[in-house]
Amino acid sequence: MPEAGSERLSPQGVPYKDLPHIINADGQYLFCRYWTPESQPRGLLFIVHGAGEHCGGYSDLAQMLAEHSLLVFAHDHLGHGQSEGDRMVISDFHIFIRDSLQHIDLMRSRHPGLPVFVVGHSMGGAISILTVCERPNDFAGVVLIAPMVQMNPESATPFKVFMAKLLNHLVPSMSLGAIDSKWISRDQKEVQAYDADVLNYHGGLRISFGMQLMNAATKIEKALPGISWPFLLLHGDNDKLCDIKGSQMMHEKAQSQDKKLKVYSGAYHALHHELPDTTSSVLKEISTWIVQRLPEED
Ligand code: ZYH
Repeated sequence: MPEAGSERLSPQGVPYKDLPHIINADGQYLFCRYWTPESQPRGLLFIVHGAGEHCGGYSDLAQMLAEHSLLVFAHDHLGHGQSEGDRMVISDFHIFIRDSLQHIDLMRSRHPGLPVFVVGHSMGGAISILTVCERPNDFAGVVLIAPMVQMNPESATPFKVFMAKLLNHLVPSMSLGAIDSKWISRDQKEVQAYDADVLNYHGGLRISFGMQLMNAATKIEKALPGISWPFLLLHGDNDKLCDIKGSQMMHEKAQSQDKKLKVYSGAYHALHHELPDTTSSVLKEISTWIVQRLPEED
C-alpha cells in the first residue's frame, strides 16, 4: 500500500500512478500519450508539441497516423500540460531534447527494428530539428509544421537582442505578454477551443523562456547546412508567429536529397488547427509523405 502523501500528483491533482508517464533524468514526471494501431505497427512516430500547449492537441493527427499502422507516442514537455515543472520555465532548452531522446529510446527498445518518424510544431519543430541533429542516422523522416527555425530578423535586431540579454540578466521572469491566439488560426472555433483548454498555458511568455527560444534558433541556423536527413516542411505564408522565411531558409540550406516545402496560401500558424480545408489537406499531406517512406510490407 502506498504511504499516505507519497503519491505523486500531476499539476491537475491526478496521481501519476493512474497516468501514463516517464520519469526524466532529473526525476521529474512527464505525462505521455500513446495511439496504438489495431494491426502490427510498421513504424514509430513521435509528436513534439509547441510552447504553451500540450500533446492532446494532436489527437486527430495521431489517430489518423495510427490508422496507417503507426505507433504514435508523445509527452507533455516539462512545465507543460500534465507534466511536472514550473509552468513555461526551462533552465536550458536542451532539457526538451534530452527528454525527447529518452522517450524515443524507450519506444525503440520496446519495438526494435521499426523506422522512427518525428512530427513537430512551432517550438516543437525546433526541438525536433535539434533532437534529430543529435542522432542524424536514427530517423526515417521528420515532418515540421510551421517550425520555429529563425528569429524574425526585423524583431531580432542587434540592439533588441542586446536589450533582451540585459533584461534577462536583471529580470528573467519579466513577462513579454501573452500570444494573442486569434492570430494563430483563421478558424475562430479552433481559437476558442484553444483558449478554453485549461491544459494550455494562457499567461505571458517570460523573458528567460524567450531567451531559450532565441538560443535554440541560433543553434538551428548553424546546424542547417549540415542537415542531410529526409524532411517535409509545411508553412502558412500568413504565419505571424514563426515567419515562413525560416522554413524557406531550411529548405534552401539543408543538403538533404529528400526534402519538400509545402506552402499554404493565406494560412496562419497552427496549420493542424486551421480552417477545415487547410487542416484536412495538411493531415493528408503528412500521412501520404510518411506512408511513402515506410518499408515495404512482406
Ligand atoms: O511553440 C510555440 C511558440 C510560442 C511562443 C513563441 N514566441 C516566439 O516563438 C514562439 C513559438 C518568439 C516571439 C518573440 C520573442 C521570442 C520568442 N507555439 C506553439 C503555438 C505557439 N501554439 C499557439 C496556440 N495554438 C497552438 C499552437 C493554437 N491557437 C489557436 C488555435 C489552435 N492552436
